[in-house]
Amino acid sequence: MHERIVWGVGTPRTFRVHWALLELALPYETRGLQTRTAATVGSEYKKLNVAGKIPTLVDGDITVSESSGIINYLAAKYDSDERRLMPSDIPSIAEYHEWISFISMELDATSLYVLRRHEGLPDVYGRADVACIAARDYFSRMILAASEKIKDGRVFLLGTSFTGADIMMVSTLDWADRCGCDYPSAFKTYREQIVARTSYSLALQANKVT
Ligand SMILES: N[C@@H](CCC(=O)N[C@@H](CS)C(=O)NCC(=O)O)C(=O)O
Repeated sequence: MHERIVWGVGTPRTFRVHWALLELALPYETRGLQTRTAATVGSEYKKLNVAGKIPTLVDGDITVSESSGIINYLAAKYDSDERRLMPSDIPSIAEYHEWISFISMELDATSLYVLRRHEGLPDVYGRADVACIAARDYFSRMILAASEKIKDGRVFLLGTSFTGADIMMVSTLDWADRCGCDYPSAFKTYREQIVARTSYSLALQANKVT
């Protein structure tokens, strides 16, 4: 079997990759790289990830970064009838990509990562109090809008099947909890059902900083 290595632990983005691999039951090794350390900014790691960011997946001769990109890559390469991260019919694929982009852009990059950078890391990224107030407000509006789509009580974002979109959403809700960003009860119920998965608990362990 070829070498499969996840670079990165300890963040919501690295957690997504561990979880995706565990859902697909793919064996892998972990390099316990942490964010903004000498190792990530060092020239060796930058050969894998030019931005010096985590996570990165090395899968044989393929190297891929960006947590949602890694999930989509894994789905494209390893989905099977038994275990899958992406649906196979076109209407569901459209819905899947809509969720992945929405979570990556509206909830992660535009909302929680603004808080992370400008509240959590002011020495690195600068203070930006107005941007943080706006980011909290934006998160609330976006997650409220999204809750309309799941208020029919569905277990998974796509209805009856678990997908990578659930990995993206639950990891983002966990992150929101840590930032003190509340979300509608429909998403609390949704999250509780998903975190009961064995792979979620295993991914928490796998993503631990040791
Ligand atoms: N959009 C990327 C974000 C990756 C990212 O920003 N990772 C953080 C840790 S969660 C990082 O390595 N930050 C280093 C830095 O800000 O320089 C993803 O989803 O993987």
